[in-house]
Amino acid sequence: MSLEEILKNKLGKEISSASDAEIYTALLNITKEKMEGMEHNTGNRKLYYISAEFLIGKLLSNNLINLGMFDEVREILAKNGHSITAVEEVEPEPSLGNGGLGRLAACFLDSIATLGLNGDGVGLNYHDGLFLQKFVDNKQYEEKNPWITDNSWLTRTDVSFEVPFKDFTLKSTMHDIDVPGYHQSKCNKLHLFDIDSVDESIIRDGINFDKHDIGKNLTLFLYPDDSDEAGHLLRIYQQYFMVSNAAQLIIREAESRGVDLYRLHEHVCIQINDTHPTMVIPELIRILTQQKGFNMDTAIDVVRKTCAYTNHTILAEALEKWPISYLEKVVPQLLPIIYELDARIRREFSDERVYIIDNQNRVHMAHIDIHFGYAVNGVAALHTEILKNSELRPFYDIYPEKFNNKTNGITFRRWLVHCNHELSEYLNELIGPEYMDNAENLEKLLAYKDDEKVLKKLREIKKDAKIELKKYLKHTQNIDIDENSVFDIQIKRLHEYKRQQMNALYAIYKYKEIKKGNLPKRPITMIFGAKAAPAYTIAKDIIHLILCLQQLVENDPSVSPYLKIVMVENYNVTKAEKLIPACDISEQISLASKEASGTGNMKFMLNGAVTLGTEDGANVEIHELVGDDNIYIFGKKSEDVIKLYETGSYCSADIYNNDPEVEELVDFIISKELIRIGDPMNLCRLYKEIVNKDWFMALLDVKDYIKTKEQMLNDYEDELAWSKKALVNIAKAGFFSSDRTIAEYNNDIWHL
Ligand code: 26V
Repeated sequence: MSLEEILKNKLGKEISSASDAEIYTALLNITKEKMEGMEHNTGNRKLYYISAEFLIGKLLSNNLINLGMFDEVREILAKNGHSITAVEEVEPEPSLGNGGLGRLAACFLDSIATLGLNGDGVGLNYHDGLFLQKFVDNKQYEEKNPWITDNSWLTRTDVSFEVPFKDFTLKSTMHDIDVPGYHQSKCNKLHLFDIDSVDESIIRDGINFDKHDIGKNLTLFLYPDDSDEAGHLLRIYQQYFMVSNAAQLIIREAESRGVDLYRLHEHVCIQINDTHPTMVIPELIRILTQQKGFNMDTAIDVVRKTCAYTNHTILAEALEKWPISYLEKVVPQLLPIIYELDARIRREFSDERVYIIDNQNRVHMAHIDIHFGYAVNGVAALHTEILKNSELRPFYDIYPEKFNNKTNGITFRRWLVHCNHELSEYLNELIGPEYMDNAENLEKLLAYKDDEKVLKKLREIKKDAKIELKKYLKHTQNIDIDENSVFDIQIKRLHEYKRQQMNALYAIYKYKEIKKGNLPKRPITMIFGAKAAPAYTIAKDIIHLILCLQQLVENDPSVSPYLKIVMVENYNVTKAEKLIPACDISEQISLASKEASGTGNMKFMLNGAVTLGTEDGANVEIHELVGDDNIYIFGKKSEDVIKLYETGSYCSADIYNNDPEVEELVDFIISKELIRIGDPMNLCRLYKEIVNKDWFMALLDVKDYIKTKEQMLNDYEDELAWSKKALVNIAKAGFFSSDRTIAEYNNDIWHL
């Protein structure tokens, strides 16, 4: 039967008379059935990628692409008066992650399946993804963000385990999402564990709920706001629930494959994605010693040869340290194991910095991973060097052989073929489709770097993407943007280290310049997209500043023809897919040393944007690949920044007091113009924070940043030269395919 007939049968009516929602559901079911019929990848050693977050985004188009059905479906729909874009809109986005770490896990699943490797994801089935962001009175408000509907990608399985907590036991249910690789006949699974008793009705206004009733709230939300003790305890409940299920699943699957548990490591490999799944180590040791007759030495030895850990951040506040008293309340059964692990380390090493339990009775989760796993990796070259030389130095001295780098990557299926179909089609035409199987083939594009026809076509494709974005923003937020302006985009979680506040200071600079009559050669559209953690006050103040600036500029007819500021509401994967293809200037301006890698930087590059960035994270590698002419680098280097922290010698007030240009920009935050629009409390708080603290040193780099951005805007006017930069960026992006990253994980760590 043809696909068209299958679709018609599923719908039970003519395709032309079906609604987009009906078509979506029919396609979802057809795709699910197709994947259910596919075999699972096999292999002697199986990978379990355990992660608290899998920011998978919408799946329909991605699955259709990987299954080789996308083009046909698009044509069938078009023939019957429907657009695939409209059908895609029906799908709710599963926002099961906060940002980079969760999105990376999703890209990795795609690549693991694409490389035909035997590996599944294990995580939690949050009923509500990361909150929906709403702007009211120029401030962020949070609402719940449910994604599970009657017809979703989840398939409930019969797999169920008992998970014992201190005061009660919960019974789990495993739900699966199929993960098809690109043009593969086999697939993998994402296992998401849940409990049946989750109760959505306990959510009060916004995203508030009773944090104490674990039987009702365990998997209700991704990452609850953990500013209080109840929030921390819920995190521990979630984490243990995830790893207890993972451990039981792993052992059950191993036993059913006939694996001798004393050789578990030869058949299983566990990747611990940041420290959230760390408790899998003591939990496996507990199961092996208490239920499988292992002695402690052997259990530790086997687990150590099974587990590997990825570090995703050097921010001290993001490294998990659980108070023993909390673990005592939730999972007392793990404490004897954790004490034993700590005692062994204390017997072996005298350096307190490598102890598992510190002198404040807190358990350092990363330390468990490093001592009791066999590999530790950072996520970009610079990040791994910083781990080795400063953050984790004492551990590197003990275990140099465990440390390795795995520079992050992105799946080109979603971040090129799906989100920028026109560009990928054109690449196919120019250099053939081989780059889809081996991304390094994109370099063939370099042969066209002086070909005017190609350079012009790339500019046209960019313009088309800008027009698409223009329509989308009109339709979703009733905002008008000018496709002939230069699009400067910063989209990522809101965090002071990512320095959206520095970009806002640029907006102030430009506003003032325009007021003075120094008009830009071409209008500038500055686009932001960012969610702030609900309890992160300064991050919310920065959003407030940007929204106030947006309103100020919009309502000033002497400025608005030249400058537009847009804060996209509820930035998520779906919006990223619309924004990235349309970007000219990719803002990657974190304080050097603080952004472990970044992956948005790679997505922008692949779509022909030029990076404005610091020497941080993977920007360093982008710089090396494209060369000085095709990237704009500014700001202090990581060594200097690390020294400033070590010596405590950075003082933003000194810069503010001694540099009238900087002072003028910062003062504008509390100017009459802005106070009239915004909330004086928020604006004053942010002003004081920047003048007196500025922990992530925005004032250190702001002048160099402004200068470099001005240079960039100037260079943008040489259309061919700019297009050439875009071409080189696309051509050199092959290294950042997550297929390359996963091949490296497999060769160096997993050995599947
Ligand atoms: C966590 C937290 C938790 C509480 C307080 C503030 C805070 C700030 C940052 C984080 C980071 C969580 C880990 C994470 O998402 N890291 C990101 O991982 C990406 C994939 O490796 C990488 O590209 C990003 O640079 C890195 O920030």
